[in-house]
Amino acid sequence: MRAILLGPPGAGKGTQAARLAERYGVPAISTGDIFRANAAGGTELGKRAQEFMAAGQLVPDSVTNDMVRDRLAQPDAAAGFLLDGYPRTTDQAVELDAMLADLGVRLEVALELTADFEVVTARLLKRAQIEGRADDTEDVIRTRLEVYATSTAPLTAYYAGRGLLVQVDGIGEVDEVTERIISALSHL
Ligand code: B4P
Repeated sequence: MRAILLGPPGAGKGTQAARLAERYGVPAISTGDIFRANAAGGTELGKRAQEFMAAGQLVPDSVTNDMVRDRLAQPDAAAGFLLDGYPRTTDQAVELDAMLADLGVRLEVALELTADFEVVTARLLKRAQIEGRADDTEDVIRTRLEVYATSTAPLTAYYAGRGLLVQVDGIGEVDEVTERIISALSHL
C-alpha cells in the first residue's frame, strides 16, 4: 500500500493511520509526529518547526519536503507507506510525485477523512484537556482550520482529478471509521 491520508485537523488521520499501518503492515509516517519528536528532542529542525506549529501555520516546504524525502528513502518504506499529514499543499503534492518517481514507485490512493469543522474543533479541545498540546487552543485551532481550508482542501480536487481519491466519513466511533476505511479500500 502506498497511500496518503487527507482531512482537516482532528478528522482522525493520526488515529486511523496507526490502525491501518498495523493492518496493512506498512509504516505510518506522520509529519506532525516527526516535528513534535524533534521539538521534544530540541533539534534545530524541531526548534524551527515548533514556532510554526504553535501558531497553527504550516512548517515551510523547504523544511518539510526534505524531511519526507529522507523518510521515504528508509528501507521500511520500500514496500509501502501511509503518509499522515503530508502533502498539505499543492506544492507538496507535486514534490511528493517527484520523490516517488525518483524511487520508481507511484501513489495508489489518497484517502480523505471527512468531518465538519464543528466536530473536529470539539475533538481537538477535548484532546487539549488530556494532552495539553500547544496548538490545540481555540484560537490556534481556528487558524489551523483556516489554513486547511485555504491550502490543503484543494488537494481533494487535485487527487480526484487523478482518479486516486477515496472519501470516507470520519464522524462516528473510531472502530466504525476504521471499518469504513477498510471496506472502502477493499473495493478498489
Ligand atoms: P498533525 O500532527 O498532522 O495534526 P492534526 O492535523 O491535528 O491531526 P492529528 O493526526 O493530530 O489528529 P487526529 O485527527 O488523529 O499536524 C500538526 C502541525 O504540524 C500542523 O498544524 C503543522 O504546523 C505541522 N505540519 C504537519 N504536517 C505538515 C506538512 N505536511 N506541512 C507543513 N506543516 C505540517 O485526532 C485528533 C483528536 O481527535 C484526537 O484526540 C483523537 O483521539 C480524536 N479522535 C480521532 N478520531 C476520533 C473519532 N472517530 N471520534 C472521536 N474522537 C476522535
